[in-house]
Amino acid sequence: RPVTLAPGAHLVRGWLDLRQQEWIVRRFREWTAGPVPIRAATVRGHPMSVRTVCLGWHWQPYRYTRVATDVNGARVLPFPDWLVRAGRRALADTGHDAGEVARYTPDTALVNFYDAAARMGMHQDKDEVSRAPVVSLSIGDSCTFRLGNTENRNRPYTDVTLESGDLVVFGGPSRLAFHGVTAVHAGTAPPGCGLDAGRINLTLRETGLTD
Ligand code: MD3
Ligand code: FE
Repeated sequence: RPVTLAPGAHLVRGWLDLRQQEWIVRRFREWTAGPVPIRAATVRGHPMSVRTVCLGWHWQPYRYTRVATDVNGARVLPFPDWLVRAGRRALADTGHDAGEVARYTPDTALVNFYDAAARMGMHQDKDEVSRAPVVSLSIGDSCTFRLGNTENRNRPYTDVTLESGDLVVFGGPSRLAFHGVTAVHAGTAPPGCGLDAGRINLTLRETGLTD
């Protein structure tokens, strides 16, 4: 069932069923309200087109903090146990060994919302001290996701359409690969997923940080 996109990068289509998707969208609506509201982070003086709300640790370019000093100074919501369990199940379902599954304890989630015009430029995720895999869940409109190489943001890369319910786990050599979202495909969200328009992506990560 998993498809290998590149060494260490594994896709499982339809990993979340519609009722799980809808349930997560309901949680998303709660998270966006606060204590730290969803916002566009500012990178090099420009607001991102993607809006982000965090659980566990708050990501602000280019560090993680417990309090959102760049938004309203509030502490972010705790990282829920059900997302730790989902992260472990994601690793198990993409061929990771039992020891790695048991040790995996994601402690931050970056929950991104894309409207039809939003993009994410090619980047590496290097703000985490841990090099444990990143678990990605997509809900709503499909997108074109670009998985690049570890050297630079240019070719070679492979483009893959991520659809509502899809899981991707990025570990091993893919953990430090450049990646981005080049397009969101409006009107492609499946009825029943909980989102009428736009795309949600959750990434579960281990920061490797302690308080
Ligand atoms: C490959 N998010 O939040 S998810 C991000 O769809 C981010 O919102 C995109 O890139 C999104 O940083 C892509 C897929 C993803 C996430 C993390 C990765 C791919 C990754 C980390 C390393 C390699
Ligand atoms: Fe990323």
